Amino acid sequence: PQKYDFSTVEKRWQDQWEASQTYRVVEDRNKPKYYVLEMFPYPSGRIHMGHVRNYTIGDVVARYKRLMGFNVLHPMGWDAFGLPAENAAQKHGTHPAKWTYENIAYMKSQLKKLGFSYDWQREFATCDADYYRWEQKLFLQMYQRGLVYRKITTVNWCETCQTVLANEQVIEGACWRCDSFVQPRNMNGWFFKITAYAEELLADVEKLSGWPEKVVTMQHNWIGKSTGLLCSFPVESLDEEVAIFTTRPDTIFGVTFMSIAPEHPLVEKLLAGNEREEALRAFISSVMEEKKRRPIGSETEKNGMFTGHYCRNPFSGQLVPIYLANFVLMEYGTGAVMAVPAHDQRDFEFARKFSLPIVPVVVPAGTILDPERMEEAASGPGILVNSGRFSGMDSMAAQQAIIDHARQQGFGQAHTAYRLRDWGISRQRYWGAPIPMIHCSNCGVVPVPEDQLPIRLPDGADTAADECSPLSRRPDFFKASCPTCGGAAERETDTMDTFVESSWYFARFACPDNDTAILDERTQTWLPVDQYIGGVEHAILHLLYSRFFTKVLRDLGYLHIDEPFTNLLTQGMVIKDGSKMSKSKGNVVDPDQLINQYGADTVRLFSLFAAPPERDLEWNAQGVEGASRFLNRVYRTVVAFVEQRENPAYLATDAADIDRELQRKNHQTIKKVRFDMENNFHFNTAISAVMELFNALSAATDETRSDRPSSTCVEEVIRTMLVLLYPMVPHFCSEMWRIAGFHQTIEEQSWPTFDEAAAREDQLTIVVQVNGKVRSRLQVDADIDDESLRQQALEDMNVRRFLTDTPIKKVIVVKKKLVNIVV
Ligand code: ANZ
Ligand code: ZN
Repeated sequence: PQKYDFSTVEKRWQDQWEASQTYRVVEDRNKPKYYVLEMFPYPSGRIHMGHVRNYTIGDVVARYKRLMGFNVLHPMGWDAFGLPAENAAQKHGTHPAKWTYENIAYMKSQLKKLGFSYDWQREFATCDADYYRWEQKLFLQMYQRGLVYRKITTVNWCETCQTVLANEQVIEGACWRCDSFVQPRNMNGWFFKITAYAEELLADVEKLSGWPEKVVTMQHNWIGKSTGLLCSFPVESLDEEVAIFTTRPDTIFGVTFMSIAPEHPLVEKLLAGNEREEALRAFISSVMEEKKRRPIGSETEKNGMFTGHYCRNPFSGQLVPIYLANFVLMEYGTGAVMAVPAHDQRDFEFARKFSLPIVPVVVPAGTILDPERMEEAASGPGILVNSGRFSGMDSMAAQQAIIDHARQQGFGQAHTAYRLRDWGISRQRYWGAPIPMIHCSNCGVVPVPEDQLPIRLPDGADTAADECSPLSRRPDFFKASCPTCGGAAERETDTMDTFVESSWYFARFACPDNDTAILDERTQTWLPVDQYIGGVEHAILHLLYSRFFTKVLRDLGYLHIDEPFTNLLTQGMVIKDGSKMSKSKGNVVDPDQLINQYGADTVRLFSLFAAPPERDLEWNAQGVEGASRFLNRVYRTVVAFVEQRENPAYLATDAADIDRELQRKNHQTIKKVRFDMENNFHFNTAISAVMELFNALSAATDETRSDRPSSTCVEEVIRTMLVLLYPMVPHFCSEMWRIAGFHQTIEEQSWPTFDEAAAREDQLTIVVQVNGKVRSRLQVDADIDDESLRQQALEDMNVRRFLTDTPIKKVIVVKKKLVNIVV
């Protein structure tokens, strides 16, 4: 048996696992629980290498934790609603459901071939009515709580395709399909009031200590809390006010103009009868046009236009001109900014461009700011000047004093602003969960009674999103009777954003078979997820929405936790020839073909060995070959051991020394692998450690050696190696365990523990010379590094006598042997 026959072996173990339901899990009071979850896939058709990597990492964690004695929940399902199904359906003349379920079946067979240890009994697809009916119920409960509302919003509209586009379908302002410019269009839509949880979502960021710091920062910034002053500036000549939000009330005496967003509701009033109306309108459309093309968050050349109107600073009484400005966002604060060019950089650039005055009002103690000479805004703290009764105050203290004054005078108050917006969940699409609402001409909007759930999608393949939602062209779907008055009414024809399904699926995995409730008491056993694993592209929205849903479900009495994911691992991309594997780049490696050629274990081993999980993994064919060769070498070693273990030559050897050496390596490896598993799952170095142990074993058992280790010792090393490698290459290790005739299955073993004493290296004697003459001997740990050895030699009393005050020229360290000091 020279070559390991992976295809027969892998199939046999997969069948065996399935037949004996090895990975099925139920609650167990006698064991600590561990819930490991990988972000579930969209059933796009085939597994790609990114999936392989993601799910292999998760599988290693699951298998490792089982051997560590945990009762492990490791489920898998399908994030199955979404646009690609509709597109594919149109293109191939099939139905989204058919396309989706066929893809699921195929991808599931691929996951099985990779040997992932899922509890398949818990599998579900989010497009199953058995799943989305609970989402609809949740929607209704949120509606009752005031967490769902409807309002007019602006959506992306493609005139050419006559369709509404999701933000992700707008590429640099253009439709992803026909490339024509997208226009804003006002439509009614449903919203989740995530802002009601803004404060808690922000405060609980503190609890995310098991998340990568950069992801925590992204959560923090996305919520974007600012505190400051909300203040009204009366508009001269109109009976109106402009409200502003500022985080720097201390600079309010330095306001020299007002900037407002072109979409600001006041703009129409400012334009009425305005002699500049035409120019202003042209400016507004050019800004709106530019805004759409510009990628979100990118910088733009500051631009603006004077409206001809003025407003009055309620603090100083001064009149300041009102400008339209392209950098003021309507979606933030009040859509208007009191401009303080001396202290705000954007205002500074704007003022220079339009020759507006710059008036410093906060100066560092003992200095003066000359506006003529300033090259940029002075944004730091200082002492207030030219600020009326507040002059002389420290700027920090002045902030509160100015807020207090505004409140007493009745033109302002303290205010907290969030960047976070409510979550618009309406999609004018077919392939999504129907929103369970009814529109009645008598009663208005009426929720569907719970006992009528689920509201199922109608069959039939008419899914094109023309003009309006596909469901609004389906009388068989939308015709309904009003639950309140019984009259003829119409169903809501929008479906929910697919991010809704992925915001609570992790909880449903605890009790997927419950057909009478959204969730049940089993969530108390399993949640929170101990380890969540997925791509960093979900670092903001998916995680934020899941955190939001967790809090909502808690407040509805379904969950007992505040945060869903205790630890988060964001794995890197799989790249080839320096860029992410993608169809468009033509650098895709197909997992199916690899599995056929090398077997699942080799593919798993390579994907774990080539990089630590959080880094990008560079694809390399030699790496796969290497992984395959390694497994074959281990295979031959195990076979040789089985053949020779009864060989008297083995048993007769006086093996004390070589045994001890191997045992030490064995314990060092257990220690190292344990460390790597517990510290961010650094599988690559863990595998290297096992490879080193294997090399030590091979060297020790080399047939040309006279002193070979005892067979008990060899057996111990083989057992260790197999258990340590088992989470990574489970079929292989299960098979080797069987071939070696070891007791039980490998799954029934516990993770090996190490013995500190056995792992410790022996002491060494190091000779210390001064100018080539032996002056001392040191007893040191064998694993001492050069620098510590050098230090110890220089500090040694016997050596120092010979150093006196002559300067040291050089210190030569010869590893594990001697130190020579040249003076
Ligand atoms: C005057 C001022 C003076 C400001 C100064 C800053 C520095 P954050 O920290 O992001 O909350 N601002 C307010 N609403 C805005 C909007 N809709 N679009 C663009 N900018 C807006 O920023 C708050 C600051 O951003 C506010 O404080 C306001 O400028 C500006 F020396 O007011 B400040
Ligand atoms: Zn009615």
